[in-house]
Amino acid sequence: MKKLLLATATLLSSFLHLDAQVLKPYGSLPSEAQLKWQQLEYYMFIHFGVNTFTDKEWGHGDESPKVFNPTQLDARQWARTAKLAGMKGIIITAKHHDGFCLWPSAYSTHTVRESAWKNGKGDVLAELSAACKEYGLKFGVYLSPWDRNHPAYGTPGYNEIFAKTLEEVHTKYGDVFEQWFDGANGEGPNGKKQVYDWDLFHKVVYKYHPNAIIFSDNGPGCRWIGNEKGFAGETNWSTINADKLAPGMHGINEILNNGLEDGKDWVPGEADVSIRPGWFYSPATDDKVKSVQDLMQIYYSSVGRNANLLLNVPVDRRGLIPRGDSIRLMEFKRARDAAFKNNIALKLRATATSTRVGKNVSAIYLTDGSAQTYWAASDAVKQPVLYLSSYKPFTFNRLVLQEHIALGQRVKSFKVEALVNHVYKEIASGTTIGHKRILILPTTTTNKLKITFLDSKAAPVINELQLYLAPVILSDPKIQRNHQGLVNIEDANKETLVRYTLDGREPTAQSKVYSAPFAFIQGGTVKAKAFTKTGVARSGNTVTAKFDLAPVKWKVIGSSDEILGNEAAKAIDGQLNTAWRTNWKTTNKGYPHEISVDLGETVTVKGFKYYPNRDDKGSGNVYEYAFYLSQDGKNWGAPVAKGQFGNIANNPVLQTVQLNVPRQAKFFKFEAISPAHENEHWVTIPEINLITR
Ligand code: FUL
Repeated sequence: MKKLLLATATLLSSFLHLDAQVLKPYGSLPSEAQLKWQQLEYYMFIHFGVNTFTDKEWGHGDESPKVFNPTQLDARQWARTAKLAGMKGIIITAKHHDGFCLWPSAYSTHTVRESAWKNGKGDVLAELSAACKEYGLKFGVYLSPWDRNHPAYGTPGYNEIFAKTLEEVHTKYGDVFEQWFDGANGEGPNGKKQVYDWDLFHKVVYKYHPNAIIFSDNGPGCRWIGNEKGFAGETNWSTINADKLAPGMHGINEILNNGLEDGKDWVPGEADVSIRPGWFYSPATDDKVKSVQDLMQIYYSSVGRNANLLLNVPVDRRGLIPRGDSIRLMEFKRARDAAFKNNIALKLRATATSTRVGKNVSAIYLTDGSAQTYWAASDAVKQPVLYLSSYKPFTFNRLVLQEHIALGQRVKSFKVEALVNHVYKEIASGTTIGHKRILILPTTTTNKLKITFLDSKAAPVINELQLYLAPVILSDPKIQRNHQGLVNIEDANKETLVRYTLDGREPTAQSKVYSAPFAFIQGGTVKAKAFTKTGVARSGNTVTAKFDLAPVKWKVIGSSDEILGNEAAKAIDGQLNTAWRTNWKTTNKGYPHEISVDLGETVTVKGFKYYPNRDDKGSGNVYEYAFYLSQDGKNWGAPVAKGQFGNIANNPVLQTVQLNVPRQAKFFKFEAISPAHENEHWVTIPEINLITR
């Protein structure tokens, strides 16, 4: 009897002990609104405004509002496109740096009211918010505090004006799910910079939309991912120390990209990227819409790495999403649907080496599709393991893991092994998980998969675990031309072959098969496409490359400075992976920099192209430039072009400058007048080309 009593007591106390082990949240936590926001995963950005019509990335605010005159604007087409693309909302540039307002703001004279569109009676925000409602999409707004038009910009009074502007937008157009604040902070029309009153701006937003997510470099609702490429860090914590960072602050991109382990604020990442090289529509980028493979890579690197994806689709001068962009969005949707069609894990047996006792906690909940139920390991077990098994072998190449982030982000690292010939073989490893982690794995067949959590802040709590077999996508061939003017077409995929044309026509199954580099000195258009070799012929996307005159005869005749191995000649060697660099100077003594080139013949010059440094920090890029032509390489006269490369600091894409009139010349000179990044007084120039065709 005594023994029985003792046993009962021990049992009871161990139950009590387990009960006491309730699953406590760990670290900083998301708000309800942030949890809901995280589930949106993918939504549309629209850059639209005066820049659409002036072909600029950063308008100066001195453009006439009359230039804004879309001929067929249809916000329902935008919403329909977003909906069909599987997006959950739309964020529009209600006001970009030029200050132009897409609604008739009472606090500006640079608005749709002053434009030619609908005789000044139009309101883009009214049309878009209504369209979003109709299609069941969330509506969000981008408002740039930097205003290159407003006369009060740079004075304390401007903060009040901006707050009123925000108030208008947040009271007139219904619910706003996200308020996007840009970090760019430059001078206004009076040559002054503004000290922003962020507290005031946030107060206005929360007053009318307490559940709105406020985006800025450092939140508070969500944070910038640190680049405009759509790539979150492989390690991506949803936490940062927000008060140590500020919008527009230099040198913080890496922190934003990875988040901060143990950061005290929950500020998850949002990856913004454009479907074209620029944010605004330009006819020059009509054939530069990102490929499905690029978009899939972006998806895996954003949504697949615990960040939401904000994909920009610029509206064109008609006021419509161009056909090519819309087709690409649908192809991207189809590719995602195909990759994540059949969750193999649903049919497998899920077990764990440790499971905490509790309601709604079990390994079987890993595959029930519900975010309310989960598997959690007990605190005592340091490296819990999950197994997925079945009698029949299964084949997969994608693994999706989701943490139950309502209880905090916990997992630091894990590895994935598959049982092959009776031994476990590591097929992948990962660091953080967060809301969602998608791993691309080699196509693997096994009947037992093992996931070991190697390190966690607290016991792992996993909502969902999914396995898929994604179809192989035909990749885009890469077309390049070297210094000698030889064109090379690359496609690493051994299961495909590349066909190409030189007359501008679409490559077909009858077009020439690429086998070796060919000469293409005068330039023209190369179109190439991958085709499957076996089975029913499938083909990929057409890749177009336009080449101008190859710099075969060119010679550098002078440069301000150069570094051994990075001579000025590297800026005209026809290769983007080499660059002209000057010595690193941190004083303003470095600038201006210049390079003069002998073309070796008389050429009709229509403009030039500047390829900036595309590495993560965009070091050594140029902001202000002057471009000269000459017949003798001595007398240059006044520049034939002079200006600034707008937004180059944030988005270092190819810059194209057309001359007002074509000119004959034997020499050109490029002068870099000021740097894209303050205090960088050196240049790094991968390439400068001429436009002659
Ligand atoms: C940047 C801006 O300067 C660009 O023009 C664009 O709007 C991008 C989304 O944010 O900071």
